[in-house]
Amino acid sequence: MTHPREVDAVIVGAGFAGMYQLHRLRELGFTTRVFEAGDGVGGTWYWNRYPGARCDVESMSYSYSFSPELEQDWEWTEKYPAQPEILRYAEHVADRFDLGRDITFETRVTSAAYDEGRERWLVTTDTGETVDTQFLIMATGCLSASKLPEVPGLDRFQGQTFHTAHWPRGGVDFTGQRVAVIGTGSSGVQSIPIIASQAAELTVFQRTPAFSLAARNRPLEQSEIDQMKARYRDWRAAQRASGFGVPIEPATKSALEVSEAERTAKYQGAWDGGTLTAIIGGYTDILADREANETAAEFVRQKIRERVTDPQVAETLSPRSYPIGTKRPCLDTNYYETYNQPHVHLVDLRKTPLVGLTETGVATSEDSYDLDAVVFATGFDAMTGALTAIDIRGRGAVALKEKWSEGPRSYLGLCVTGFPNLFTITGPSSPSVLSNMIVSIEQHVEWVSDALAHLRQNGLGTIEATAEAEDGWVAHVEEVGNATLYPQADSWYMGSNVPGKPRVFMAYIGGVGPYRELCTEIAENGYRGFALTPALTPA
Ligand code: FAD
Ligand code: N01
Repeated sequence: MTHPREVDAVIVGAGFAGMYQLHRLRELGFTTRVFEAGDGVGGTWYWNRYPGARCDVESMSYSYSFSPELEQDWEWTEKYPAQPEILRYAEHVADRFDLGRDITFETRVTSAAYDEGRERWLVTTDTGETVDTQFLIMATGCLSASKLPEVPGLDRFQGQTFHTAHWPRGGVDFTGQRVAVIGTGSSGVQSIPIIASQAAELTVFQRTPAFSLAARNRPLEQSEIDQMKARYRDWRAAQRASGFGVPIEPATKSALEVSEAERTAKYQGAWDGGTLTAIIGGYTDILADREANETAAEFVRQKIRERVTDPQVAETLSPRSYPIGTKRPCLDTNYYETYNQPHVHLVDLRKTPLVGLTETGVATSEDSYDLDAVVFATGFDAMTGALTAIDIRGRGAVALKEKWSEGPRSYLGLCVTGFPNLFTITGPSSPSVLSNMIVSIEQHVEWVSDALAHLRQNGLGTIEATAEAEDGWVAHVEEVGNATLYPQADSWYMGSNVPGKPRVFMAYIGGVGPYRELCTEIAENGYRGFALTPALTPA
């Protein structure tokens, strides 16, 4: 099939954001092309096929709400769905809405340049194609630019290496092998128990321990599926109005104003339910006050001590260097129990730093470990990495990368001054990664679609955030972030997992509900903070 070289909109990425954006723009009659580096849809769930990969938002909430028929037809099987099931869901959506015909797969967008005279973007791909478009919508993902550790010898190792975000499609069988996992964030926590069940020896190299809660995952009962389907509309409304995109009882008390017994009972309830937001959102000040935070942190550390038999190993696995919630907490299945097995070893890189890879394995400052395979669960250049990997140039040929050299700057995490008609779905400085991301994706996609329709209906050609609005938003995001404990952690939220990246809190913690209201109100008030210009009349 030949695709047009001139379109109304180009979308980069065919994960949940790009797929819905395509569907929405098609409904509005905009000619649209999507470019996707992978050979299928699904984004995160296409790439992260590592053993144990699973969502930690409940399946019936981590799903599109835009089509009530889709909601009713699709049957989730587990409370927390595994990667293959979520990928099947994405593929079902693509088939159902016939999305594939406008998606060019196995094609990476490498550059995009704004032509000020024509008020259009020229988008170039690694297959040599250039497409001319009025609107450019980046649906490139907050967690899609994977990263390896900055250590020497990565290409010297003679065994096999894997990154969790580029897992081979057919899976990997580690039976009988000596395997290392480097990294103990969410991907490490999920994959380590399963890799341990196959490997002859598993050595985990940990720099910073995670706070993890037992997921208590289970198959869904037909009755609970039916009940949710009966009340889906109300549930979706509650998701949209909530703080994290997951409805929970709003906290009304400080953790410090209740008795220890009351607090422990509350944390135990969250623990029994296997729900992350219930523990970090249980009191008003868990994410704002170090002493309040410590009560929840210590509760989880106590659980780690109960789950790990060797007290020294339990202590090494117990986070003490950052408040709970300020690095993404995890939900696990048998993570801590895995360390009770004799063939599983934990290396504390804080005590014996990683020196690098050798021909035969991994070297630390104290030891060398002979290995057959190394798994890098070392995460992503989050939030900005996928955007700055593309040479995006706005007015005056200024590069986005240059503009963001001191940290991302935008209005609402949606638009960037100097880059007219460019939109970033779940961009930095929006709630994005601090939420059930499908809720945030849908909100951004709908806002962008409405904006494009508004321009067209009113004979307008461009929309661009004013410098004043952008400055105000950057200051607001920083102020709200600084009122929390997030800046106290070295985390990917702060950019501190990437050497040289500016230390800036890259998400908006004002809450999904209030943020949505603000975006809607701005649009209803003539797109306050945006400059809208009349469409150029054809010469
Ligand atoms: P992505 O799914 O990342 O899709 C972006 C797509 O853009 C990718 O397919 C990529 O190939 C493509 N792309 C990027 N750059 C280019 C380019 N230059 N040219 C062409 N294509 C490009 N969120 C939750 O809310 N709950 C969870 O439990 C949860 N679990 C997660 C588990 C893992 C392992 C990871 C990595 C993330 C998880 N997330 C979770 C976050 C998850 O990324 C989002 O929920 C959601 O899937 C993001 O969708 P997206 O379309 O915005 O981005
Ligand atoms: O990546 P991470 P991830 N030497 O950055 C370590 C989502 N997600 O892929 O903390 C040694 O969290 C690093 O150590 P440190 C979720 O949003 C969700 O696990 O920087 N170690 C850390 O331990 C998540 O937050 C699920 O000190 C090095 C680990 O590698 C996000 O994706 C599942 C190192 C990286 O952890 C990213 O998760 C999976 C080095 N040089 C992902 N460099 C769910 O369950 C890095 N590390 C929902």
